[in-house]
Formats: sequence, structure tokens, C-alpha cells
Amino acid sequence: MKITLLSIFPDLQSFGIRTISACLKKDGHDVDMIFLQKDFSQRFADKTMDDLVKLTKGADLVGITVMSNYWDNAIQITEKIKQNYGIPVVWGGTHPTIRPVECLDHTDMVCIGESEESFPELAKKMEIGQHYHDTKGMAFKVNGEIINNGHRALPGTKGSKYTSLDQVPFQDYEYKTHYMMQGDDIVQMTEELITQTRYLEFYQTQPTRGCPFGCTYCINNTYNAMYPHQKPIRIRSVDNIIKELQEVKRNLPFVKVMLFEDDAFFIIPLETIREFGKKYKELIKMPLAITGATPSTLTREKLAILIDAGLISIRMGIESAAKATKKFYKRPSSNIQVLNAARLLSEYQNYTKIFYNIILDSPWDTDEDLVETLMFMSKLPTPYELWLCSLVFFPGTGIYTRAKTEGIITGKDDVNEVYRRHFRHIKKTYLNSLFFLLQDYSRVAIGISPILMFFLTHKITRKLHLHWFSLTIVKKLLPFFRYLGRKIRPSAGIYKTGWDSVTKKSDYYEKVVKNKLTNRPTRLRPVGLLPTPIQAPVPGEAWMSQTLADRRL
Ligand code: B12
Ligand code: SF4
Repeated sequence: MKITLLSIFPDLQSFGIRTISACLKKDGHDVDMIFLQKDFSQRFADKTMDDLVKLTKGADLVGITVMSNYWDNAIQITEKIKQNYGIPVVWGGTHPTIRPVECLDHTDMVCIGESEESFPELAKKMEIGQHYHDTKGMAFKVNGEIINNGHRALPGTKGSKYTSLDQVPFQDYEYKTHYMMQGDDIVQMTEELITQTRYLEFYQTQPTRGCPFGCTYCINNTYNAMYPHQKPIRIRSVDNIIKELQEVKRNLPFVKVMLFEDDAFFIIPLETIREFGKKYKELIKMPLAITGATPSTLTREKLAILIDAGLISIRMGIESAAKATKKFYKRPSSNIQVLNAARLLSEYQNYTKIFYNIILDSPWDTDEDLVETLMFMSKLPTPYELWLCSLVFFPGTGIYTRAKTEGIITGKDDVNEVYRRHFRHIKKTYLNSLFFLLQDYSRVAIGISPILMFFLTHKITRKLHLHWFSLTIVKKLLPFFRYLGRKIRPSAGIYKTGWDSVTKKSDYYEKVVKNKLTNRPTRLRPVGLLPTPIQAPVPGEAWMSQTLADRRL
């Protein structure tokens, strides 16, 4: 069967749909993947749509991956395909999982939840002409009637065909059968094009799936409620992860960094991380980036092993430090845990970039709440980079329900009130400006001292209208402090060029990651004084106990 799968996110990653493609190919289907990289605030040009129509000609089935924000673009594409050929179109991903019925106003069928089993089953049934409206994990609209067959067991759990995540095929990266946008044209992917556009310098994968926590702004809350009897977190074996990365290393020369985009990576037990670190260092030897560090799960042992293996970037969710907001968001880490985790990370600041997520624009945040967060952040060791996001009430989340109940959104026009809201469009307020200022100063390892932050946020400063004026002065001083910061704190240098210093150096791992441990000092380990973890029998362990011993001194 000829199947075309479409990713409409601004990058070329799309873990979910690439995995679906691999499953379909394994079953013998002829699968094309088309990546239409566009921000959801822009519609596709006519030329792109015309190219898409040409490329989908002859397809028996089209699948699109949809997040709530991509609602308009998913509709634009679906309508175009249906107008031209009437091919059945399936939507899958987060939005159809949460809102299957609404999606069926625009598409023929939806997959609910992780679809490694349901979509291939549908394709098989369609191919042999079998009735398919009974496919579990899917919903359909037939003669105006909704048929919702509910979700099916998650891959990596008992009831699934894939009782372990290790059985799920690796993502489809056969880029020669893939297409992408270049300007408004859709063109075939080539190694040259990928290298030139640099979209795939980070290879995104997931050693784990799921998250046991239930933050009220996040979808995991709802996912966990959908599967009450299944363990929310599923972990792949180390050998399976390493095998995938070895294939990447062998076949995808444009990949420079391995990226683990898990929800809760640090939940993996220490023994498994130890095994991973050892094998990664022996067999992969590439820079590693990890997101999804929950402060309460980050430990010195795990971090030391990963740094030793080549960790160059880590992102941790802080979101807010205000007591009331944290409680409402149901954040799983206390401020003390966050502070400890940040201190721990800063011990490795010469080796890894540190990113912290913060959520702004919550209608429930008072000025005092924001000041509490600013004061807290000003106490964290620098350098670090901030990921500032504007709060969006994604459907299915606790905050959506509360926003609706309290009349903040009507619940009758989610397209305008929610789906079209951009997480990057942060409100231009004075307190929000301080977060951006903090970001600028923290990145250059100077930070904003709690005393200065206290002054900048104090009610009297604002009453006397000194605030914007003071902010402007601090802003104007940035070039001087940037120079100073980079001069006196070598760790500030790694924030300077984006990722160029890593991705443009083909021997970065050999030259920097390996050697840096001997050459570069940390606060706890002055240069040349201690044995390096590279020499340690178990990755990270000797170094770790050494730093601990050193700390006690
Ligand atoms: C990795 C990730 C990213 C990555 C990569 C995204 C990408 N292109 O792959 C990055 C960091 C770029 C990213 C960005 C964003 N993300 Co994001 N991201 C995730 C994360 C952590 C994992 C996604 C994943 O790979 N899951 C694992 C796989 C197995 O699941 P899956 O992707 O859902 O795919 C399965 C099924 O959904 C289904 N499926 C998926 N597509 C299709 C298509 C078809 C045809 C079929 C049949 C089935 C199917 O089968 C797949 C395999 O089982 C999720 C959280 C989560 N728990 O899912 C958030 C999540 C998807 N992101 C979310 C959001 C909001 C965003 C952003 C819009 C905003 C933000 N602040 O992060 C941006 C958008 C990017 C942009 N610039 O516009 C939300 C989506 C909420 C919603 N209602 O849409 C989530 C759920 C997190 C949350 N806040 O709750 N994200
Ligand atoms: S810890 Fe992160 S991934 Fe887990 S529920 Fe909270 S926000 Fe979502």
C-alpha cells in the first residue's frame, strides 16, 4: 500500500511519525515522508500546496501528525489533499488523542494515543479490503456518526503487541525517500541539503516514554488518566538505545549531537545510567544533550556519569518558584530541590550548557508571584540560559479546565483562544522584561544579584517610577558585563556561538569532551589535581567520589 506521512512542525525531527513510518515499512508498505517545516502562525504558500498535491498523487492513505497549535495548518493540508484526490486522511498525535471528535470534523479518521499498533493494523485492513471501522485505538466518522474504539495498550506494556519498547522499530531516517521544504518548494532530501540546512545536526530520540508526574499545564496528566492501570514510564534497554545510536553514527553523517528528548529522563535508575555511560563512551563517543531533567530526580551520581560520557547540554524545568503557582501547577520539586539541582549542575558548568524552563503570562500569577520567581532565579549560580514560554491552556490539561471554569476562556472558541496562542508571544510587561534581562546577564555568567533584583522589583522602585529607568541602565551596561563575564568565567564562552562550537568541529568529542575533563578546571576540581573520570574503571564513579571527598575538605 502507498502511504504518505506528513510532519508539519518547524523541524525535521518528529519522533512519533518517524516511528510510525518505520512500523509501516516493516510491514512492507511503500511509505513517503514529507516534512513541511513551518511555524504554526504562518499558512502554507500555494506553491507548497501544489507540490504537495503532486507528491500525494497515487497515495492510498495519508497521515498527518498534529499538535493543537498546528490546527490551522493541518486543516489547510487536509482540505487540499481531499479536494484533489479524496484520499482518506488520518490525523494522529497529541491533539487528535485529546480531541478526537473535534478532529473528525476535518479528517476521516484519527489515531488515539501511541499508534505503533493501530495505524499499521488499519493499513493492513485497508489493503486487503477488510472492514476497518472497528480498529482499536482509532475513531471514525461514518455517515455523520462517530465511532470511537478507544485507545489501546501502550507499547512497552503487557497488553500491547510490543510488550517492550525494545521491540519498536527505530525511527525511519531513510532520508532518500523523504521530502522537505526549501523556500516554498517541496524537494527531495539529500545528504547535501540536510548538511547545508543543518536541521538534523541533533538526532532526537527517546530512551523513555511517559512521565509519572502530573503537572497541570502538561499533557501527561491526561495521558496518565487515560491509562490508569499501566505504568506511565517505560524504559528501553541500554543495548537497544546504543544499537539505535550506532546505526545513526554509521548512516547519518550530518548528525553531530545525540539528543534525548524525554519527559523524565533522570527517572532511569542509577545502575542503568552507569551501564549506559560506559557503553556510550566506548561505542558512541559523540556529544550528548538531554532535556527533561526533573529537579527531584537529578542526582550527583547520574550527572557525573553523563558528563563523563559527553553531556554538553541539559534542560531542566523550573517553571516557577512562587509557592502558590507551584502548588497549582503541581510541580514535583520543591524550591530547595531546584536550588540543589542548580548548584549541582553549576559544578559542571565548564562541560555543559544549562537551560532552565520558565512559564510566564499565567493569569493566576500575581506580581508578587513573579517577583518571588525572579528573586529565586537571581540566587541560582550562573551561567545558564532561560527558555521563557507564555502559558497556553492546552486542551485536556488541568489549567484548561480551570481557565474555562473561571471564565478566562469561554471554552467555545478554542481555535482563537487556545490553538492560535503562540508560546513565544510573551506579554510585554515590566516584570517579564526582567526575566529577559536576567537571561542576558545569566548567559554571560554575571547574573543579577539578589540585591539588585530586590531593588528592580521593589514596589517603591515602581511607585517612584524608577523601574524602567533602572532597567534601561542595567540593559545598557550589558556589553561591558558580557565582555567581563566571558573574560573571567570560561564557562560563559560555551553560550556564545549557539551550537557552532560543537557542531562545526568534527573532532569535538575527541578534542574537547575527552580532553576537557583533564584540561578544564571546575570549582571543585582545580586543573590537573585529580584523576579524570576517563581513567576511572566505572564511568564517572572515581571522579564523583573524588569530588565528594574534595567537597568534604
Ligand atoms: C519532543 C517534544 C518536542 C520537541 C520535538 C517535536 C517534534 N517535532 O518531534 C520540541 C522541543 C521541538 C517540541 C516543541 C514543542 N512542543 Co513539544 N513535545 C515533545 C514531547 C516531550 C515528546 C513528543 C514525543 O516524541 N513523544 C513520544 C512519541 C511516542 O509520542 P508522539 O509524538 O505523541 O507520537 C505518537 C502518537 O501521538 C502517534 N502519532 C503521532 N503522530 C502521528 C501521526 C499519525 C498519522 C498517526 C497515525 C499517529 C501519530 O503515534 C506516535 C507513536 O506512538 C511531548 C510530550 C509528550 N509526552 O508527548 C511534547 C508536546 C508534544 N509538545 C507540546 C508543545 C505544546 C510543543 C510546542 C508547541 C510548545 C512548547 N512550549 O514546547 C513546541 C512546538 C514546536 C514549535 N517550534 O512550534 C505539547 C503538545 C500539546 C498539544 N496539545 O498539542 C506536548 C504534548 C507537551 C505538553 N506541553 O504537554 N516538542
Ligand atoms: S515533570 Fe515535565 S513532563 Fe512530567 S508532567 Fe511535569 S511538565 Fe509534564
